[in-house]
Amino acid sequence: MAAVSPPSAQEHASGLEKYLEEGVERARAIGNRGPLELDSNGKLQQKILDAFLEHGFYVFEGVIDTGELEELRADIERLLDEAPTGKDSKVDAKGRPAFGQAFARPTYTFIKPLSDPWGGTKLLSGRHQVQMTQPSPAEDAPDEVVHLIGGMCQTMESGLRLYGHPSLLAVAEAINGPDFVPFNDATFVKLPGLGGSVAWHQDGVTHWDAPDWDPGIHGFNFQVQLYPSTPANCLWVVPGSHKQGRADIKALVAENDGSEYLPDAVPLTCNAGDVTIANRQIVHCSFANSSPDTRISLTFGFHRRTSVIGQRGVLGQEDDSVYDEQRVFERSRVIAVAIDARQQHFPGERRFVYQPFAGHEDEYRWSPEMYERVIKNYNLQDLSI
Ligand SMILES: O=C(O)CCC(=O)C(=O)O
Repeated sequence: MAAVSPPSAQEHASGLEKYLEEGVERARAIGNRGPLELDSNGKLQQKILDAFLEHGFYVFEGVIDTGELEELRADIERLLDEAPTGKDSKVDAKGRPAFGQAFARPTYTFIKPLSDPWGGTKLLSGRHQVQMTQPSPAEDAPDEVVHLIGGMCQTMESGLRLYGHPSLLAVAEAINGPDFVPFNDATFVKLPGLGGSVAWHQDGVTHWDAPDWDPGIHGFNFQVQLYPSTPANCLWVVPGSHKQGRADIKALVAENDGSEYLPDAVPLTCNAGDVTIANRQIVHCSFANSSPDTRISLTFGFHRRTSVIGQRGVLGQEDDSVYDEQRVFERSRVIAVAIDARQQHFPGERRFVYQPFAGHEDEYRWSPEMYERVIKNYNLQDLSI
């Protein structure tokens, strides 16, 4: 049989149109979006928590105000401007030494434009089971584009402050309990006509066969949207799939006539400043960005303490160490410092009390010295399960 040549970006975009429209209709029928409402005690409204537990996602509208959005965008623009020209380069597009070389873990992940770097491979525990359509980029597209930027708490002060956002931390507390712990962070960069896809997958890998498995055992991720995210470039989820155990994604695609456009999925469309939450067990993906719109999503997650203690690292975090109390404490200090960095920048704002560090606030004041001691290379201690 003759090999089928990939669609052009334009063909990919027009081939998606009907599916996108249908997805928007399905999303509208579910709802699960609105303001991030806390009660008079600063706790997340129970009806929102229930809706998240039921469907595995929620879209919080209008969480990040314009001033903070501008700070975040400016920092991301700087990081893109100073990025190396490719995976093996040490200079940026202007020939300057590229940003990121001071850190132990690479700041940038590159891919070929419009490609799917993980689908159908054994990478990241083989959890992206089926490769997505990889449209051909325009002839003048660069060879490599930034796909991910890691370490937002060390690369951008606005990112550290975001990590200490009181309402977002109240959500983490409501979902994972007052002793919740960090996971990791990554900023997904989907430039128009260039951004790659993230094949259908579930995030968690550690606890699928655990006797005490439950739908919340692998935690959840936030995505903070710096620009509007559209059906064509946003995250898609299969509602309720977080409750059904490990999904056979190959079978789901095969039963859908081999098409990656899964029939029950919905797009998490957003305005700039909206924040989504997604259970890490929900089946989710994003398609190659053949659209004219940029999506930048600052993505960071939190876990239940009990899900992490005693486990070993996975998902690029493999080493011999076990996540013991000391490791979890050291990584959790980033939350304490982030809360203080935020308070110093937004002194009028309510400060979140992170229970594991309550009473120790003075030991984690934000300063250049604290950056060197706690923040720099904090992501070597991410807690991936
Ligand atoms: O934002 C995306 O495109 C993919 C996000 C994702 O797969 C994840 O956070 O696990």
